[in-house]
Amino acid sequence: MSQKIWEWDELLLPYQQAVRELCVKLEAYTAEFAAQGEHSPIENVRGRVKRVSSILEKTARKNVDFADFDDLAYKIGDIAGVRIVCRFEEDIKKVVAFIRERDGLDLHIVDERDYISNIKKSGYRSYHIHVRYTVMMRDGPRDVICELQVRTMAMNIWASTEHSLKYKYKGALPDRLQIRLFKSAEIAFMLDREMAIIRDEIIEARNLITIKHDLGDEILKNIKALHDHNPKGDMTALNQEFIELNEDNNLDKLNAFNQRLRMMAQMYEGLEL
Ligand code: 0O2
Repeated sequence: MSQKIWEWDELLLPYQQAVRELCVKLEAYTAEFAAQGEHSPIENVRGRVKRVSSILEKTARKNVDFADFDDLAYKIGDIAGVRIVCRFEEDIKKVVAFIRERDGLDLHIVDERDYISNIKKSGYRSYHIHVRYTVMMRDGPRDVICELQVRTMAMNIWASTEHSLKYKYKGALPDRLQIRLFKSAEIAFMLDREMAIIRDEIIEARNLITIKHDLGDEILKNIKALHDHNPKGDMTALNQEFIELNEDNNLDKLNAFNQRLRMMAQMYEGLEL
């Protein structure tokens, strides 16, 4: 049993590396959807390595007997942890499928725990996958266990709130809070169901916002190009038109305005040749 806690900082390095790499890979997966203008099943990804005090606390809570630090990490399971938050419940299935596709490639699935079909007594919902992940350290490859928690935004709000309260009351929540938490777990569950019903509308609305922002950036670029071509020209009218169209929120009109700017910029370019 290695209780040389002063060595733990160094022993945690491969776990930190694994968390960083897994986050990068999951973010890259998200970016691919964004690049294709599609809804990404991942809303955000956050990784963390368990703090030493939490490792000690969990070791004591679970009465873990361990041979060395890696054995302890294996038994605790979540020293390296990555939380994947999704907008909709059905996205969780897609993320889980994606992780399963990687099984045997850059990670190995050790076990899966479905706390969504089997909600915990506390009201906790989440999908957990423990993976074995190899990182390359100075002295060679190292296998580390990492817990991937996949959940919706509603599940996440509930879990982080309950976690803080449980911490404050050292696990023994007063009845009044217990009741409130059960109620809020039910509300979080209902929120996920309601969001699922209007899923397509939400995705469409979010796409429209992205399109509008991209269009705004392009308009700005074109106005700037016009200004560069003719620095002494009066841009007040174009500026004003942009502000008004942007407020009006009409994508067709913004598009037409952008086309006009582009044509004007092309005309200037033609004159300069
Ligand atoms: P922290 O501080 O978040 O890291 P088991 O193997 O079943 O005996 P274990 O290893 O705790 O028990 O596994 P489990 O139950 O799958 O829990 C792993 C992690 O899931 C927990 O880590 C929590 O992060 C989260 N979790 C599980 N149950 C609950 C719950 O009822 N409420 C909340 N808020 N989170 C939960 P830690 O180390 O317990 O906590």
